Amino acid sequence: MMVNRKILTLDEFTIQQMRAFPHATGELSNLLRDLGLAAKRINVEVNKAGLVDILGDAGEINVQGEDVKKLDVYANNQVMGVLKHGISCAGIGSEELDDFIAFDDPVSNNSKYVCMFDPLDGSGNIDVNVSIGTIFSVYRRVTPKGQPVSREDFLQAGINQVAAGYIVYGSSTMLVYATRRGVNGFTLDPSIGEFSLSHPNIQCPEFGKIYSVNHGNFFQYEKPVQDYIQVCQQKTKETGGPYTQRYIGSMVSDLHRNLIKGGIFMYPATKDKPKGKLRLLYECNPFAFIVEVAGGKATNGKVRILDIVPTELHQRSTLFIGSKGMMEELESFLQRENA
Ligand code: P6P
Repeated sequence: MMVNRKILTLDEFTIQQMRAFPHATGELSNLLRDLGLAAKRINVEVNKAGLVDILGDAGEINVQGEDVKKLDVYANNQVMGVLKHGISCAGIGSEELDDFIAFDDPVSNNSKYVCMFDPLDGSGNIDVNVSIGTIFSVYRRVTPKGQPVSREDFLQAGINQVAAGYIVYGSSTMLVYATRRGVNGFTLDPSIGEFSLSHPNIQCPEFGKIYSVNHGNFFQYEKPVQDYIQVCQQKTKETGGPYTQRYIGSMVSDLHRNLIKGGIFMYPATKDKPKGKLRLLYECNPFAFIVEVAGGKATNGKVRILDIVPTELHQRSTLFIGSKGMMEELESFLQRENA
């Protein structure tokens, strides 16, 4: 009987990757599978969020008799739970937690990875049914194994990432992750309850026709950014356009679209957020890693995102990220300013 080997599940893919590296311990594969499990559980709740909200408003108790939790707190608990009870993660940092957590048990203290994540980015979009996502970033700890992790294990430059990825809860639910060997996308197949390889070896097109920015802040942006945006608005067929502006206010969705189709996403400095809005460690770094492995570029307007050495867990950064050719055109405007 022929076994269908055409479509690999996430588990099969990570095991195949591990087999390609005889010295691999399997810890990273286990960690990615743990994150996939958390994503499946979050997906169930996200898909019925509207219903739960209505029931939750009625009396704070949902149909299962559970206390209605905020969905992003729920998502945080799911990701933290699978990593804490797994065998591959020594500690975590999360958008939902003030400080990092060292799991500090004998198994976890001997794990070689730490993970940072935004458990449910864009959760403000849930009540209007806009796609949202989970973002994660994996590093090898820098302190010796056998002891609890410390802050320096988390404050590493993004270039040290071992893996990074996201889950987008959209028209379908997809998990996309990158290692230095490539970027691969897996679509959740409800018929078997598994993420199945649907987008092997994702490459970000060198040029695209989509620019993503919040036009509501236009007059707060520095002049080179304004100048570049106006160039985008004036592109013609002859100059690589015409461009279209797409911005749905959910980073995972905007960046997933631009990764697949080509495009540029910008979150520049504004008056009330002079250092940018997006978080370096668990929003900018993971996407910068993914986009660079896929052939794109990511900077804060001055330096490569992955080269920034963080000083705080929740520090913010400006972000310009996307297709290599579009980023280089933007950089030609920014360099004039810097010059
Ligand atoms: P603004 C969502 O709140 C988020 O963190 C990202 O997902 C999104 O790209 C950005 O903020 C949108 O911010 O200020 O344009 O609404």
